[in-house]
Amino acid sequence: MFSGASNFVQGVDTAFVFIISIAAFFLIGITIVMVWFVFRYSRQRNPVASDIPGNNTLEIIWTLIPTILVLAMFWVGFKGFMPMRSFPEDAKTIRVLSRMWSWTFEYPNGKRSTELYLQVNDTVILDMVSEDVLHSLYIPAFRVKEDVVPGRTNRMWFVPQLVGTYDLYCAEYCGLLHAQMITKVNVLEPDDFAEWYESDIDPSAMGFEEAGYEAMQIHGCFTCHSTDGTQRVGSTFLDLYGSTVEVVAGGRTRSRLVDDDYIRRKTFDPNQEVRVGYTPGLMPSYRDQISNEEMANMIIYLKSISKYGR
Ligand code: HEC
Ligand SMILES: [Cu+2]
Repeated sequence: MFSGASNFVQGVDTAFVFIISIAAFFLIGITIVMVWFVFRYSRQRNPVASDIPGNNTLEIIWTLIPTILVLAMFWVGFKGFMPMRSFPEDAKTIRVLSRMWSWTFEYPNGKRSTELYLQVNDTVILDMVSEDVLHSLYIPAFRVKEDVVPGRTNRMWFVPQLVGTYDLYCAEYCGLLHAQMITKVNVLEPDDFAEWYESDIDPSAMGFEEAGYEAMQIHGCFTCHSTDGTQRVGSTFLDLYGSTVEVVAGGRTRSRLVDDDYIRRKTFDPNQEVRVGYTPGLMPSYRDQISNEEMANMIIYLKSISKYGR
């Protein structure tokens, strides 16, 4: 069976070849007919133009055939796309932090790298956050591309199937050095991967989760928010991320999903929306005090202590 550098190569390439073949067929076909008409119906050969009032059979044909073709293109594309959106249960999750203009990857054991290291045939999910602006993680050889949007976590998954080194780009213009936001994906044999994975773990280097906890401690969030379900003046952070809360905003009660964006808004502009049942004005604004990196780590930490997960 045909196999590519990832499990998605076949689906994407099938759609691509299918669509480009149809386009090429019509490009060549229409060009040939056009050139032929130029000669066949020129003024010398066909001095008197004929008037054709209408032809239902022709109209039906040239409506029906393109409709079928377009639906077929949709179907082939959809079949390649759907698997990308249904995430596997048993996959290794690698966290991706993007910023102007570099990438950091963090593995389940806490190891970090600036190039992405993968084990061949090992399914991975990338959990991607941005510290600043919109980026897009693109691995052409794997046929995967997904925007990394500030204020939310986007995910992608794939199975690298061929040992080798591939390019990984930022595919969303993100400022001056966007073109240098490029790194490598190294797909290794299991033994080589294990050797890399277990080596050089800096025991003092903090994982994103731990760094997030540390940042919250430094900024004093735990004075008012617990992490174990205990009520303080603020709500508990346990199982907060991903839950739905009631807030009062502009005098009206609304529901809000606690996502990356909500946490950012609460931290930087806390009194715009106040959780129902809590005293307004108590939570201080941390505008200009918390860096984007701290914020990203804090969100990762909040996710890690929520049963609603991502
Ligand atoms: C002085 C006490 C205090 C401190 C310090 C504090 N908060 Fe709050 N926070 C509150 C109160 C009270 C609320 C609930 C009322 C409201 O929504 O404004 C709240 C609400 C929140 C919410 C919304 C939670 C929900 O249940 O909807 C988030 C998120 C939050 N705080 C994050 C933080 C973070 C992050 C920090 C530290 C950087 C922090 N808070 C520090 C008092 C505090
Ligand atoms: Cu970028």
